[in-house]
Amino acid sequence: MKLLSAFTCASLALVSGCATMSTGPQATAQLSPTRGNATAGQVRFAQSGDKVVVSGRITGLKPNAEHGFHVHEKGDCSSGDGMSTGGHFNPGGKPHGAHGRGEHHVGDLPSLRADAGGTVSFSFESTSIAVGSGAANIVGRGLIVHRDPDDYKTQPTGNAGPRLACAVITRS
Ligand SMILES: [Cu+2]
Ligand SMILES: [Zn+2]
Repeated sequence: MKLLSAFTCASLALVSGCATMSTGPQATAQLSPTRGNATAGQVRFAQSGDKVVVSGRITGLKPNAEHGFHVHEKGDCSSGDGMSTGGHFNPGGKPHGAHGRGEHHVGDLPSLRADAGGTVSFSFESTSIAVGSGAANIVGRGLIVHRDPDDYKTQPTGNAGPRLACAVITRS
C-alpha cells in the first residue's frame, strides 16, 4: 500500500505539484460557485505529523477584500446557496472564534485576502483540523468561502455574510 501511494504521488507530480514532503493522509476540495456567484478554486489539505498544511488558489473574489473561510458541518452543497452545509464544523461544542488563538470551532480557518484581481493563493498550517481520523477529521465535511470578512466574534458565524463557493472535502 505504501509503495502504491508513493508511485501514484510521483506519477501525479508533473500535473498537480504532488511532490511535497508530506507523508500523511491528504484531502482536496473543489470549490464551485454558489448560485449567482463566480468564486471557484481548489484547496488541498495534507496531514504532516500533528499539523495539516492547507493550500490552494481561489478566484472570482471581491478584489482587495477579506473573505471568511470555514469548514462546515455537512458535505452537502445541494441547496445551491451553500446553506445545506449547515453551521461551522464544531465537534468540541466551542464558541466561534479565530483560528490559532483561544477557543474556536474546529472549522474556523483564517480569512482569505484577495489580491487586486480577486484571486488568493495561500498556504497555512493548522493544528485544529485533521485529515482522515479523529474527532477533528474534515473528510466528508463542507468547505465554504464567504463574501465578507470573519469578525471572529459574532456567534456562531463570524458575520461573514453569504456563501460564495461550496465544496465537499474528499480524501485524495
Ligand atoms: Cu462559513
Ligand atoms: Zn466558527
